[in-house]
Amino acid sequence: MDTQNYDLPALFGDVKFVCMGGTKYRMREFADYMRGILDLPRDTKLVNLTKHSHRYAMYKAGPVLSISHGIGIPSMTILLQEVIKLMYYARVRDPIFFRIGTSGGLQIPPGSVVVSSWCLNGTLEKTYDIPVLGKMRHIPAYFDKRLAQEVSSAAGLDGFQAYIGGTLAADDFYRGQARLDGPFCDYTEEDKMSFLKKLAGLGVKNIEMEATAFAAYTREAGVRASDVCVTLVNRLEGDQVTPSKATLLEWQQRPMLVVGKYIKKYLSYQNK
Ligand code: R2B
Ligand code: URA
Repeated sequence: MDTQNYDLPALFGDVKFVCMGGTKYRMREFADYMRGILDLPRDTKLVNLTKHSHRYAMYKAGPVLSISHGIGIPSMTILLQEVIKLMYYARVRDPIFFRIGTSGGLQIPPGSVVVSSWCLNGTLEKTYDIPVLGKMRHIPAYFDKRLAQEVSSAAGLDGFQAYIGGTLAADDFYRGQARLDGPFCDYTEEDKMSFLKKLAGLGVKNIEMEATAFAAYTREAGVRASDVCVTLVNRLEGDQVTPSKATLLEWQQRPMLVVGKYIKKYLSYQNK
């Protein structure tokens, strides 16, 4: 998309919420779910607005843009920066960004939802670190506290707990997340447990792979944002994600439920 061939304010000017998540399938489901709860027509097929890119998928459901970002910080930040530009060219004022995802939990029951308040990188600093022009930048990785509170209080009575806490963003699924079920196991079970317990003691509630950069870049852009992830495993009890496919699919809907409720509530206050 560009500003020459596309009327971006006409196409995207009514967007208020940008929701991102790992997979194309999940973000299509989220767009359809939002059409349902916002009472928008559901008879037309949801169109992938970026289908020619073959990398990400983007769907629009009224004021909600639902976009997949792939796995890990580099994949997510390419998309995030392009959407920040898109919102600027579409003249959207004060959009709210969400990431809905999955994670490994620390000391909370699998299936819980974590709304991130702050993030740690792999060396336990509260920054997203990126080399720019040969020098390391350390960008603060905090989320908007009030938004995190409001989003977590939108959850409730749905059969799972929502927590607010710290999130470790790892650059790897295996060693980077202190697993011992990958191909490289060069530390002991005790090393692993002492690291995971240290994280839990610091207030880290979950481990995923994008939070620091998502917090840092939205904050730098002056955009309110929230990272809402379901936990698939309690990492103090194991490394492997063992629940059935059906359970995992049901759990993955939980962040959608929480964010959906927040959005519905936000819009209902706005229309009063
Ligand atoms: C959670 O799950 C993915 C890795 O499986 C990654 O995108 C993340 O943050
Ligand atoms: N995603 C992660 O990054 N880690 C987990 O343990 C589960 C999902």
